[in-house]
Amino acid sequence: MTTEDVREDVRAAPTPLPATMPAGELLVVLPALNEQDSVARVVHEVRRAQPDATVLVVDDGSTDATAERAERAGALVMRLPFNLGVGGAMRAAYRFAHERGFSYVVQVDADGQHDASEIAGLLEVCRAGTADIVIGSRFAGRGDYAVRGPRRWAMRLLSVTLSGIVGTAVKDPTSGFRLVDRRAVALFAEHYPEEYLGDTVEALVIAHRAGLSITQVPVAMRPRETGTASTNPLRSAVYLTRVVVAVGLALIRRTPRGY
Ligand SMILES: Nc1nc2c(ncn2[C@@H]2O[C@H](COP(=O)(O)OP(=O)(O)OP(=O)(O)O)[C@@H](O)[C@H]2O)c(=O)[nH]1
Ligand SMILES: [Mg+2]
Repeated sequence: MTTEDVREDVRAAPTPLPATMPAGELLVVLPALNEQDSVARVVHEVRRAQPDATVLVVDDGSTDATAERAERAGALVMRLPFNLGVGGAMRAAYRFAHERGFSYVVQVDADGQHDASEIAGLLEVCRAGTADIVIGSRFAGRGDYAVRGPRRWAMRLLSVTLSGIVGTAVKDPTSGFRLVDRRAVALFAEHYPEEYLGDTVEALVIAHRAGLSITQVPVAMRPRETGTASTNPLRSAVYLTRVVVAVGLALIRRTPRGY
């Protein structure tokens, strides 16, 4: 099955989402894979922090009660027919946001590592027109989140490479805590990398080349409390190094225009 087939499948899949939901200003997206122990808490936390926002959980083929618990907590739930990975899930969410006319989309982890009260800070920066994409950075001065060993060096390499390409400091290019405006939503609805880590890193290269601006704000990050991490430190170091190559390849890709 090709990626195009998968996309067709996702489009054809019956959507449980209401067809005539009013467009809001902010869509909070939680990509989730087997997060039944944390997802409801995170949905509640987001709703408390951003009462006017719409919360969308993209359940990516979980085999546990993630979808049911998210729904019960008051989120809209998009159930993907099978696992597409965070990139595929976010692309589906951006497409949803674009079609429904949302002005801003913020991605938040469903495992509770991101602090929902920090969404306001990201939103403020974006609303002020400072940038089209605001990254919540774990290494820009706040919090004590630390990464060690090979993963740390791979992350440094990636940060330096990426900052050079996009012309602004991006200390935490793999952060999944990021808020984007309407221009980026339109771009990402069409052009969003699906491979592991490509979603976070390569997306920034695509955005930069399409003329969008990027900035970072410092955030604190909590350790994961429940569920299981999607990767281990060595594997993630290998992936991070691979991403540096992927970023190089993104530079020779055709630039999306008109966003
Ligand atoms: N839609 C979707 N979400 C996923 C997938 N894998 C992980 N996620 C979610 O993406 C978010 C981040 O994944 P994590 O495994 O926490 O990655 P991480 O935060 O870099 O790693 P830890 O620090 O170990 O938690 C969580 O909300 C996961 O549930 C997937 O295949 N599809
Ligand atoms: Mg996590």
